[in-house]
Amino acid sequence: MMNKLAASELVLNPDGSVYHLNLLSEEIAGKIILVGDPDRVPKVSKYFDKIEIKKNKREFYTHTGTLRGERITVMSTGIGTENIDIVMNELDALVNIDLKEKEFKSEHKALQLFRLGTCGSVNPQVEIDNMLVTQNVVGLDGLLHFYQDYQFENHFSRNFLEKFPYERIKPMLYFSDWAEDISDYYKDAKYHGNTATFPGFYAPQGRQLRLKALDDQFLETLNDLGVTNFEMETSAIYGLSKLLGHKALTVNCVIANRRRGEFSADHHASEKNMIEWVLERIIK
Ligand code: R1P
Ligand code: URA
Repeated sequence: MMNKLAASELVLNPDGSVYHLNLLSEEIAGKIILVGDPDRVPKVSKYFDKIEIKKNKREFYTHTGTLRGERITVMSTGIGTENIDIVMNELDALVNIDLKEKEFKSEHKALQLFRLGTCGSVNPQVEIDNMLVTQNVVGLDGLLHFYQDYQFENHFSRNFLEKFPYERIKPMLYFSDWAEDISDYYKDAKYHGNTATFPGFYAPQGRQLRLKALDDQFLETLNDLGVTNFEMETSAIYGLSKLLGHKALTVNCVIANRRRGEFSADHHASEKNMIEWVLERIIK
């Protein structure tokens, strides 16, 4: 007989929904689009045939409905890997824990997660207003250090870890095996690359307003190590998906080219383009 999860560990609202996402198990689909910005949720769900559920709490806005007859969910995660920790654990609880009994279900259900985000590029050749699919991700944020047992190795990670020069930052690397499995659908994205996930928008991304960043050459160094772009969520999405047994793919539109000092003149248009491009492929 399995021990039940304590009320302090699996925290539920009075209606039985998970604490932060404010959702019940039947309110999510198996295919879930994750976006950072809550305003991006209706920009995605407006393409659904119909929306059955609209729920929100804090920065987590969820719409569930159907697209070409198939059930689908879009949810905002807000900014950063701390939020992804909440989103991934609560989404997993919704499908793999019996919330009434507070026990693990005997059968595992794998979710399909698609992050549709925005990012900056560190490679001067990676041009703004195009889409980039993440193959490998370098987590410079530290979240996955708090979980046991996951570090993957491939050619990219070995080279990166061997040459990464900043001792006080401890990178963790992940990749999406799924990105390879479904690459046929996504192969016509302009770029497939290696994303770095940062724990902040300013110095962690090499931006210096009134404060100096760790190293003026930070972005150049990452570029030399094969990083193409950066944002603030994918390491946690790929790492926790791997640990929890879900499938994940990140598609970001590049809205800043930091090496050329360029920012998209109309990032809403690139975002729209990305949403339509992914929705065409997500359900055939
Ligand atoms: C920073 O402005 C935010 O934009 C990017 C970063 O990852 C971070 O969340 O993604 P979203 O546009 O999905 O929020
Ligand atoms: N998202 C980020 O995190 N940084 C950028 O420069 C652009 C989008």
